Amino acid sequence: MDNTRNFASESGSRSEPALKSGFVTIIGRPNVGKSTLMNRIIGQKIAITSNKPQTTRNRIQTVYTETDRGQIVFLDTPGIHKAKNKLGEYMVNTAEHTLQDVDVILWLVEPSDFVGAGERHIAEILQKARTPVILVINKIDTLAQKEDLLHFIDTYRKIYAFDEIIPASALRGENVSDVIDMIFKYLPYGPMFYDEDTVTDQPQRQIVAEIVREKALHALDEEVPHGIAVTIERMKPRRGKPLMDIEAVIICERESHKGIIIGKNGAMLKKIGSNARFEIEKLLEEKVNLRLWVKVRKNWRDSDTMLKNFGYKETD
Ligand SMILES: Nc1nc2c(ncn2[C@@H]2O[C@H](COP(=O)(O)OP(=O)(O)OP(=O)(O)O)[C@@H](O)[C@H]2O)c(=O)[nH]1
Ligand SMILES: [Mg+2]
Repeated sequence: MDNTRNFASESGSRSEPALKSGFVTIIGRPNVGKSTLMNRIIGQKIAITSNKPQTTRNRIQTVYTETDRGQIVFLDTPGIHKAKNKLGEYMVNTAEHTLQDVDVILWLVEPSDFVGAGERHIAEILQKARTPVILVINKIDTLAQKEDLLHFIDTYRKIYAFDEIIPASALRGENVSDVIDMIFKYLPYGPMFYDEDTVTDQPQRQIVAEIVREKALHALDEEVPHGIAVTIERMKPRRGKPLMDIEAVIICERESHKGIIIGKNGAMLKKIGSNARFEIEKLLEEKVNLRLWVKVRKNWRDSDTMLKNFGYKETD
């Protein structure tokens, strides 16, 4: 051990401003904009988003670092809803599990005075937590009358004693810096958990699979999107060429869904594939040859084995 160097770095750190760092979970009903907000703060699209509820299925960790203020580790979670199958139960458990051992809870809601069973359930779980809770009333860009906000704030105040309430628009970036400021206000002092370059815990393969699932979610309607999973069977650089070969399988629950996903003369699958390829190429910064297959796995959302195979398994 080099004592001289040790001493030098210790005295050096004393003169620097104290850093804060900690974990923040983003929770709320499906579709309120949790993933959109996280992506906006990170400045990169890590979590997929869509206008269909229950888009996020796993806990997605991302890291936001400011050299002078510190580090926020975000946990984006599946929307809390009434589960109708084992996949749903897994999703809700995953979300609720993150409430333990975090430093700050960000609860996202839509700008409305409707407080449903979902909100009451979340408020009930939060009563047990002693963690600071920040309510973000998202999507304020959709408000016709800004004055309504005061009324919504009042409604939410009645169901929980929030530490802070911030109206924001994740999509437009409105008040998002206030959200970051408030998180730092409640974070404990401490060294960073990850180095400055860390962005996410999601493996590249997983992000690629999610991009394919997102494009399927965007292209499909009705009940089909909810029964879809995507697996990457192969992802390999082509020898001697700047090209990545990717083979992915879209899993669905019924033969009739398979027909819809493939579409007339394969048109739907082609659309999903080319939209996904475009985005994967941006992510990997290289050309991609993407081949998609569609398979039927009946009731996979209620099969423990298949859930595990498709990546929905408890992590902790
Ligand atoms: N107008 C408007 N739309 C938004 C805003 N934030 C998110 N959205 C839209 O709301 C929809 C849902 O966004 P997501 O980020 O996928 O929502 P989520 O809460 O992560 O949803 P789940 O993963 O299903 O729980 C998408 O169509 C977003 O573009 C916002 O501030 N304003
Ligand atoms: Mg989401």
